[in-house]
Amino acid sequence: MDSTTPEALAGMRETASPATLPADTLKADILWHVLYSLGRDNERPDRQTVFRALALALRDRLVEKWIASQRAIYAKSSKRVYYLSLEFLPGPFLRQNLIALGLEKEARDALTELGFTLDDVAGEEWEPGLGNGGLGRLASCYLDSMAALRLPAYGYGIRYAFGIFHQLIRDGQQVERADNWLRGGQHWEFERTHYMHPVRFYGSVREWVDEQGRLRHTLEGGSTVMAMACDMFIPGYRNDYVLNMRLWAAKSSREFEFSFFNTGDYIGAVEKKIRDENISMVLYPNDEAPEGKELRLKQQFFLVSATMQDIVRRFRKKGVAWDQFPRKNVIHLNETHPAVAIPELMRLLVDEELLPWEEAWYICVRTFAYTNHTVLPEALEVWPEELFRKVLPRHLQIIYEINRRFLHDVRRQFPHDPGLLARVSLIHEGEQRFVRMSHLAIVGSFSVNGVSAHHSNIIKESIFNEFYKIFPERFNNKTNGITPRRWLRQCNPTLAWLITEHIGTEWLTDLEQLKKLEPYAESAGFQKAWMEVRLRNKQKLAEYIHAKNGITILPESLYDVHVKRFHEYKRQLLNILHVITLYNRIRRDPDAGIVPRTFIFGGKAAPGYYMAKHIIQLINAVGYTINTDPRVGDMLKVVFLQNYCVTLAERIMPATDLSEQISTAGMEASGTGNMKFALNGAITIGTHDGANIEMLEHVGDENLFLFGLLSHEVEDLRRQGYNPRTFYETDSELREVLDMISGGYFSPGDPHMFRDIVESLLNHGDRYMVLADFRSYAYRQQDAARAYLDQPGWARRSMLNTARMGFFSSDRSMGEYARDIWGVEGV
Ligand code: F55
Repeated sequence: MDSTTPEALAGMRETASPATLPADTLKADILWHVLYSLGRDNERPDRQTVFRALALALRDRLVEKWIASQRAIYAKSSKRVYYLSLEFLPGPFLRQNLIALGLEKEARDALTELGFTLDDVAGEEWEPGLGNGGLGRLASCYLDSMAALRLPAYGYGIRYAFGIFHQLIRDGQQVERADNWLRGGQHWEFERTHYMHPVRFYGSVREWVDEQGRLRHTLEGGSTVMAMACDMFIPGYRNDYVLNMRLWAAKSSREFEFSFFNTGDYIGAVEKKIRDENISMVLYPNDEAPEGKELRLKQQFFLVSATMQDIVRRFRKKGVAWDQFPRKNVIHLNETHPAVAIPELMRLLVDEELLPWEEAWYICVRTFAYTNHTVLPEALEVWPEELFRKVLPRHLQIIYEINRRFLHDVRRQFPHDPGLLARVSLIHEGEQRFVRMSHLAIVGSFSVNGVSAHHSNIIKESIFNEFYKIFPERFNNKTNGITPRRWLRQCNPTLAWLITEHIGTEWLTDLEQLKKLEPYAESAGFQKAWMEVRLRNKQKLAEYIHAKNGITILPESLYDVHVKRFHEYKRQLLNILHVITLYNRIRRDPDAGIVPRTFIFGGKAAPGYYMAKHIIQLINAVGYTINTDPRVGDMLKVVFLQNYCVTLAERIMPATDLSEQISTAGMEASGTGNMKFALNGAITIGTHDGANIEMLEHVGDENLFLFGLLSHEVEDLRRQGYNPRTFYETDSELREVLDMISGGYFSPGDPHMFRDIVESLLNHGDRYMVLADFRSYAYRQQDAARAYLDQPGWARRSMLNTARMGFFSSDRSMGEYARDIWGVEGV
């Protein structure tokens, strides 16, 4: 019988439910979905159609396991974890889901029969870019680990119609293009078109007294938008457990459909609908510098209000009293972005459930936990009071009441420090008043954590020191981690296989098992196999670079990679100054370069961040000059890969020799790229910052190149009066580099083009201490080059980096959160 006929397909589907399907029916399922879900001829489906059908076939399996997981959580009456984040960066789902479901081989076989390879089909997926960078990616690694640990958890976020912009490099400059990721149709999610919550903004608060003489608050007027749930599934690694990432999409409330009958203003009514649906239209592309726009505040409340309704609905099903709420629920705030959840829960409890304030507050502070991800002053979120009052009038009142009671307590605890009140107040008073979201988050949570040991200390000792004195028991550290399923097993299958051959598969769920590789570090045979895998990965990246950028690079050259968001504190500028230094050495003496190098850059700059964009342009200009200079040849290449994203990171991590983690000490809260590189066997060159410091403790200082000022030295130097010019005057190599940039060497058509970059260093204080760290960086780079010449030594270092990354698994991080903060266990 022809297996593509509808009858044959339907018959196959009837024989078994998807979860128990024998593997060889994956092909039948694909063809079934091609015909019935996608409405296409399934005789010769194209690649994109096959991808979508395969995704749908996997979604069938995921949804069954999800239902079963939900039932288990309900049956056990488990305490639930709600992870609220304005950003998730899940990356492509296909391979992850196949790995988690144990269907990789079956999928390959099915696709082969259909005339495709898994690589081709996976290449059709467009990743959901619903985050900016580290914070969003961390949230997704955490969901993966929560699923692996079978935690009763839910991710909650926004389903932006446009994710982080697509970056193009045109004439050396960043150009932004809209990321219309939904255009391809949604194959992983379920849109719950009948499942909506109303979310209310604006309006005014009416105070009144009810029959029992209680003071009541009711919001009147304002406007309502509906939040529609869109569910995406996150499977645990081969454990039949599936979590839900619920993303809200804004839909106009249905009233408009009737209102135009009354007013006759049809077009006006439609315009209102469009305005409403704008709320979830676009992700704000700023990281570490929030944009204080009304729409952004509405997005935050939109997520919070819809999510709180979901949480309360689920809690109510159990029919237990409100005072049990914190025993049954914990709400985790990923940064302050969803912190308006605190006054929202207070509003629900006080205004709607009519609980006394004290009881409501007692519940609140036992429910919320907050993670801080940055100490940059410009990244701390504040909202103009007038804007807050306009959008969320009742919430502002509640914040004022929280603040009044809090300051009252502080005054009693610290009667002799009158200035303290203004410093810890939830309201910044000045010409303009601002709501300080980090103060709200700290006061309203039972746990405040940083994301690396170093960062958590900085929080306690400096930015939140006064809160630490008030609430010492709230502060704790949870060092970030990354999921080994995506960041080794999936992105580097050949290395994963080599590892598994030697130590088995347990490392996939217990990354500390990688320690078992250590004895092989001295084995010449293993070293050889290790380096062969790495070289093949490097060849593949060379092919990609050739195809995308038209640049030929030597796979044997040292791949020195700097990929992450562009920000001055991450110091891509320091890197390019060093590149130019090497270039000058080669120009002076063509044999000077001790080892051929390929510098690879990638990353997006916030569209409004002039200096970050300008540095991208400088890197491209330097790259052009060096790559076309015949004196340089293969000794040095500079590549800028456009549109750095999860998909691209997966290509880059396995092919990197040297990982650049060179932030100004004290400024990178943790970093997670650093962990991804090292897990794949790259060696780090980095500063004493964020999680680099813990990585050093784990891998040992012969296997990681640290350099530069320590955070307290950065501070001391600033206090003493840092003068960057002295470095310019005393370091002739550095001076030559800066003179070339400001003299137009890399911009002959416009010699002034990059002058302002040099100005920022020499005349505007070099806020990020680029010049102060330049020389020690250049020395350390020399150490790295020398180490690379000793290939067996490099192989050993590389293996030991991988072998000692066990601690940096997000399973370890999530285990700590579950035990120490949330008080939950696996289902
Ligand atoms: C995004 C939007 C706003 Cl408004 C503010 C900050 C961000 C953001 O993306 N921050 C961010 O990515 N922070 C990073 O978090 C990582 C995960 O904890 C850290 O590893 C990294 O050091 C930190 O910069």
